[in-house]
Amino acid sequence: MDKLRDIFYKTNGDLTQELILEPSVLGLGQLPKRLMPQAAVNLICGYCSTGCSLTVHLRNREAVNLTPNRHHPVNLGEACPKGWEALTPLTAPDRAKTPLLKDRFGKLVAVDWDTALKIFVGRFKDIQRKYGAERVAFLSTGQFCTEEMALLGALAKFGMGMVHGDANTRQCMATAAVAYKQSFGFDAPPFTYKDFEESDVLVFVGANPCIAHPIMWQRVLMNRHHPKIVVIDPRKTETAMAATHHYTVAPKSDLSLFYGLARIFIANGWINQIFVERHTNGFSEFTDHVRQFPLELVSAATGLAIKEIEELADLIHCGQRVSFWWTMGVNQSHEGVRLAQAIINLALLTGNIGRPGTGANSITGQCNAMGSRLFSNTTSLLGGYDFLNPEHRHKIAEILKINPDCIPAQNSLSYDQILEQIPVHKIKGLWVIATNPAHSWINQHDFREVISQLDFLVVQDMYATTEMAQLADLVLPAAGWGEKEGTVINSERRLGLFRKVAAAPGVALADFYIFKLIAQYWGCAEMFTDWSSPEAVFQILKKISRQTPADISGIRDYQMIEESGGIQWPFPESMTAEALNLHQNSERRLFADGKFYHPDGKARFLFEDIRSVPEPPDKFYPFVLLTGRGTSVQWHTQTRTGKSAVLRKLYPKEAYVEINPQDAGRLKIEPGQWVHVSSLRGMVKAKAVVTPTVKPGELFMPMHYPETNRLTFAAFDPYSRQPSYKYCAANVTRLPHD
Ligand SMILES: Nc1nc2c(c(=O)[nH]1)N[C@H]1C(S)=C(S)[C@@H](COP(=O)(O)OP(=O)(O)OC[C@H]3O[C@@H](n4cnc5c(=O)[nH]c(N)nc54)[C@H](O)[C@@H]3O)O[C@H]1N2
Ligand SMILES: Nc1nc2c(c(=O)[nH]1)N[C@H]1C(S)=C(S)[C@@H](COP(=O)(O)OP(=O)(O)OC[C@H]3O[C@@H](n4cnc5c(=O)[nH]c(N)nc54)[C@H](O)[C@@H]3O)O[C@H]1N2
Ligand code: SF4
Ligand SMILES: [Mo]
Repeated sequence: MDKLRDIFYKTNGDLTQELILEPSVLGLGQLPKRLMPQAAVNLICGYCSTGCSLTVHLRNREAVNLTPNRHHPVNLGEACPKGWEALTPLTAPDRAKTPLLKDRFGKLVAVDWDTALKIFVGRFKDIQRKYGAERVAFLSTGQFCTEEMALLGALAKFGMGMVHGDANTRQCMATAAVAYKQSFGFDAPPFTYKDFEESDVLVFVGANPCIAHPIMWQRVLMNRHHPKIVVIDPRKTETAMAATHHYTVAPKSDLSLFYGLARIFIANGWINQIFVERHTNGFSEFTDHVRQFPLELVSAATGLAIKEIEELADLIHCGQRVSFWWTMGVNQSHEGVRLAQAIINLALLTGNIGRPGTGANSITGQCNAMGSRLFSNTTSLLGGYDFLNPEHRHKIAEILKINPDCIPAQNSLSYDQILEQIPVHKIKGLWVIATNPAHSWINQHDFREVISQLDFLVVQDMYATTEMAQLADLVLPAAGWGEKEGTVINSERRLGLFRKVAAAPGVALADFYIFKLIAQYWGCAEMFTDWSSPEAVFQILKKISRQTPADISGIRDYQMIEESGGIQWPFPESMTAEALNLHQNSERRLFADGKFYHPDGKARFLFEDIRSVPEPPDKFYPFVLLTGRGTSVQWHTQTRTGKSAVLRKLYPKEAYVEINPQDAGRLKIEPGQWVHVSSLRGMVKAKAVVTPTVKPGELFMPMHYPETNRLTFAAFDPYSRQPSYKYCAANVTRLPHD
């Protein structure tokens, strides 16, 4: 520890003096005092949105081991392999240990923080002076603490004058957020995990929880009602194999299916009339709309037999407690918002909402996607407020004690629009934090070309080796999960804690303190005097949330979150009495009273005509390429999971493509053989996995290999601007001499 501090003083001598921050909070040196006597510390896992609690065991203040927390209401002692291996990526040799600056030969070389920050500020201010403040933008994440997201969003937009900033949640949750906002009046996933156990029919649409949310799947397995488990997915996924019913819809045909199902329900009078009348708007218009979806048409669009569609309708109708769950097969679509709303509509018209075991439930992806949706200051003003509303801006300004004119009176461009502005020189500086879009963004061919046209690119990451860091002019070294404190919010709206159980390597700092340093160097530190620590920021966020649907003002402090096993929002002050009984109260769903967040208290039926797919297969590219998660042990672009020798043994090393045996036979492709997969964007090499889990005419490639997004087609949902990663025209051929 002392050695670390020495390095810190050596490289940042005068900086520490200036900073009034203690080295311990900077992520260096010892663990926070109140942790010291403890031999075990509970913290929420930093991978997926399930929010499992992991117990890290300390010896001599070093994290030596980790076990799933048996007493936590989310995971009840379980964890998936990523969770078990969560400490390993922290000690990887390629951690970014110092700031790195690109030299004139294009090589990243170590510099001290003082130099890095002066360059950061100098270059970005220079761009802003010459071309306007809005010419610098940021792209961030759903994978760090809410307090960090809030500080970044406030610093960038209120302190540094940026207007445009978005997050990787655009790639992930934007569709669900927009769908909920329009349908319910607020972005509010209504469920609690207990609903997995209490349903008698569970319908998973475009979701593969066996791979992507294994511990949520454990909760499904705890269901004692012998539930019908329905999977709607073009592929026979691990989840589909475990289900009681699988409907292999044609990719991107779900909207026809759900409108067709609604038509059957309405035609048969299978609706909850009282619920519809009291709690919804737009039902009669919706009834008119779905008349256009007779069985024959739906069958032709989806590739499902009429009998199958009728059977599915019947299954849902016969359920007493039906829950609908969707993930990326819905969100990542050119008409994702309307599809999510078509699922919501079915839940509304059957009255399957607000009761145990029901709901139109979007499962989130990253550990803190929900925090990002509320507090990142990107798509909405802090706390779900509206940048365009002067009253909202004044309210936030008053709470933060800042001049309301510091708050942009316009919305940010979305992720794709920010990127579009680069080649036309409207965005010239970019700051990328905790995301790796040089691998994960759709259509990589285009992406690299675009990024090369920036004047200045800063990447803030745990590793200096990510695809994105390699493109950077400046890399800022960040502490990761386990090396810092703050709150995260899981899929069921439960706030949990990240805790510091290890020191960050070298002079890497928690993102929170990188932002504080930037504020100081930028000259706007005064604006953030009250934002002195993550917990101080939490108190500010509580104030912002007061009297909003996501009110958390009743949560006293971090200790209360820790002692209660996490607290779901809303948790207003009026709830604190019940808080004593948190455990009994620890599973709460929304809309039990049938009241939604629109001014009239009603939910809306929203719908639209079907849009054709943006890039249908043709003679040259006759296959549909699907993409998604490959295994439960791989996380996204693999910067973390790729560091564990244990996990590496459990997934294929090389990019692979799944192809149906019929197609493989026709094309003389053998299992394990190298093939070329191509699209209009380019061609990549991958190993053929010949499997009936994909239908003839369809291919599947996992997103964990950089090859996949060299092929994907940049189409977007018009309302959420979420990329449609899961559909493009492609071809597959044997390698010429293989
Ligand atoms: N192991 C692991 N777990 C993860 C992640 C990870 O990288 N690795 N990432 C996390 C994140 S951020 C997210 S967002 C979630 C994603 O979790 P999921 O959405 O469950 O995972 P995906 O594999 O992306 O997509 C789900 C399914 O959508 C199907 N699909 C594709 N097109 C369509 C369609 O048109 N209609 C229908 N009905 N289905 C379709 C695919 O075949 C796929 O099986 O996982 C989280 N959990
Ligand atoms: N083809 C295809 N592409 C997809 C998808 C798909 O289904 N198909 N899914 C999309 C989805 S849903 C998502 S969510 C995105 C994910 O895409 P990304 O966000 O690009 O993926 P990650 O690999 O999780 O990148 C996170 C980065 O943050 C760094 N990091 C981790 N923790 C911290 C921290 O605390 N601080 C800092 N500063 N850095 C940190 C990691 O090292 C890593 O480089 O991918 C999208 N891309
Ligand atoms: S299921 Fe998700 S939260 Fe739980 S241990 Fe695995 S990655 Fe972590
Ligand atoms: Mo995601």
